Amino acid sequence: MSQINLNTHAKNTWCIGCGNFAILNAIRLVITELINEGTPAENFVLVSGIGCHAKIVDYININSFYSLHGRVVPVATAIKIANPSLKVIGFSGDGDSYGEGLEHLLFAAKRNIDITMIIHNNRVYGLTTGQFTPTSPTGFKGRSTPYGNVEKPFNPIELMLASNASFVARGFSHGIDLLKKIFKQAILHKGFSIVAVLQVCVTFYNMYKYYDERVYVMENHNENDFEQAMKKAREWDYNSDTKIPLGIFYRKAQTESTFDEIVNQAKVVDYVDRKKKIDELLKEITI
Ligand SMILES: Cc1ncc(C[n+]2csc(CCOP(=O)(O)OP(=O)(O)O)c2C)c(N)n1
Ligand code: SF4
Ligand SMILES: [Mg+2]
Repeated sequence: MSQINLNTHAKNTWCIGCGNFAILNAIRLVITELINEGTPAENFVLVSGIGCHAKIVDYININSFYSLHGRVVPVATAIKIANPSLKVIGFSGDGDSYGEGLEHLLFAAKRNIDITMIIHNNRVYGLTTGQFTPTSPTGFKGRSTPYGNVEKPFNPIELMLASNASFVARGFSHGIDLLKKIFKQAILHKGFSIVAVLQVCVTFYNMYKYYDERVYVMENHNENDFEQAMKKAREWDYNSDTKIPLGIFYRKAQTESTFDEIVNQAKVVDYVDRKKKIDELLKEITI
């Protein structure tokens, strides 16, 4: 249908069977669809952190910003505030946004900044070869926990709901149909949206069989009901062997202004003639 080709020439270095491929294929199709429906390609900006997940921006022919570990959200926030007409999509890992960058994620949800965060949650540090993360289960044996992780994981879905995120969903990296549906809804949502993807790391934590036996897509679930969303979120605590619900947990009807709108309306960000400012500063420097 589409003549748009979002592939790049970058060599893909993910392991064969990595769940990142499903996220890549799904998001490429969704962006292509949105371009075909009228959003100009240059209106998308992708931001990534550091980790295996982050390489995704190398594989999509769309403007992107490869940021620092844990700093996807502040970069995405700045881009959105500077140009509110952009659709800003952040790609982050569980180490990246549930560990080092967690405070940024919480504040993005609290502020309701109109960006989309896609979390590649393989429940391990993939790039640095297998350390535990905030969502690794108790007993997880990895490079930094050879005798088993003694901590309990936290539940990022519950955490995001409690932090005022206005769109919260969970996907799984086996198959792309559900991911496509959720990604599109998340990007079209006005306000902060997060899609927490159970992305399998075949090399350091292969959970395909485990998830395949437990995941199910929520039906007859009222996405606009916060209490119901919280109840569904608590069905699985990322530690016990229960069933795992997938789909959109919560979607708040958008009647409130988003952070980027408020900041721009309040003219908190004054226009600065940067070139003039730099020239003035340079004049002051005496060598
Ligand atoms: C400020 C900083 N701290 C730590 C690192 C080292 N580091 C690079 S990737 C990574 C973990 C990545 O894990 P995750 O975010 O889960 O991504 P994955 O590789 O699993 O996709 C760490 C700790 C770094 N590059 N920069
Ligand atoms: S180490 Fe894991 S997350 Fe990284 S590319 Fe390989 S399978 Fe994927
Ligand atoms: Mg990870």
